[in-house]
Amino acid sequence: MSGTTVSSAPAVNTAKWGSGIGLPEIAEWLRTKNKIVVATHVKPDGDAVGSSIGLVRALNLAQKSAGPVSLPPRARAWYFGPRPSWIKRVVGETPSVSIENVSEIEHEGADAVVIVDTGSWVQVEMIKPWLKSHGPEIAVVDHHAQGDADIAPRRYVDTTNAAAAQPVAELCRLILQKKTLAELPREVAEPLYLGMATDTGWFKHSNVTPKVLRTAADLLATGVDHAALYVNIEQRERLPRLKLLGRALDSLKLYDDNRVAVMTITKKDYAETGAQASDSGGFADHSQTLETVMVTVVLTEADASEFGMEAKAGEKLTKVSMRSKSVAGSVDVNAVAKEFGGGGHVRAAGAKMAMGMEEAKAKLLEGIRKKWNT
Ligand SMILES: [Mn+2]
Repeated sequence: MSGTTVSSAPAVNTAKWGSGIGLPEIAEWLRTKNKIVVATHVKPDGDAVGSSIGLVRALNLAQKSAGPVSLPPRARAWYFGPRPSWIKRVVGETPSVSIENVSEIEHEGADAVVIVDTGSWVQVEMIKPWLKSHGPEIAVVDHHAQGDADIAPRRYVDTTNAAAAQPVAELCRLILQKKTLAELPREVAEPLYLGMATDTGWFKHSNVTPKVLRTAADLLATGVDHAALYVNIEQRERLPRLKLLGRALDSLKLYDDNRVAVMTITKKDYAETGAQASDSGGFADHSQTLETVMVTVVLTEADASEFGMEAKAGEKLTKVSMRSKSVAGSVDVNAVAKEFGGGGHVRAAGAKMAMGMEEAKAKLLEGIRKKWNT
């Protein structure tokens, strides 16, 4: 962690992506704010939803305990783009807004915005103009290697964390003035645990560290029912998702001495299986089980509008999701994704390419070839 501590807000560090502030400063900055938006990336995943809901709950609990005056909750979460099927079960009664159209937020006010689990403009495209009008009052808490420094003057970025939920848990502890994470209320701990569990593939990916397990252990000590959470998130699939997986597996092709697996999912696949855009998550895990495969690529034929972008007529868009196996000689897929305007982590990264799937595939295979053993 690069914890450059600054004593007075606003701490403006727009030089480059990375931390410019400590979590205690962010907690202190939030203490006096009365209308807080917690936003996250388009197409929110478990870490995005878990981190944002945990933080909103902590902010509203801190407000409740601050005084006898009953005020409307000061924090709410914002989501946009396709949402996972389980989102309502995690959000519950916590204040949240699902934004379908930018016009819905035009007149929304906030005196502070916290963006969790991303710091990239392309990931928050839909609310970008709104964020631009709230420039100085934005903070980012993230764990990604890539981001845009000008998105927020207050940034806490620790790429050694497996999930954004880790620093967010610490932020919640500071907001609620608890000595340890194990003293967090269960309702705050549970979504944060979910964030860590999903970003680590339920604690099996290469990003698992002693630190994330210790944090998860502290959160479990609050009474989180991890077995029920697993069933609630991972074992309540609808048939169309499995049918879509079948189509994806049918499309699987191997390249480069069977080291690269590519699956393609077309709009037709979605239409004929009845699956939703959010149904393709985790497909790469299946092609990763092949012995010879080191890198998996999942290409999805997409619409710009799915990503909150203004769709131009006839514009092709391919969504790219890449995974790299944790073995010697494998490829840094973050480096590959970066070449195409995307990013993520060494073992998991993505991009959106403004071209058809075949063209995108050719370009990605070439990009991967350049990165072998480097
Ligand atoms: Mn994450």
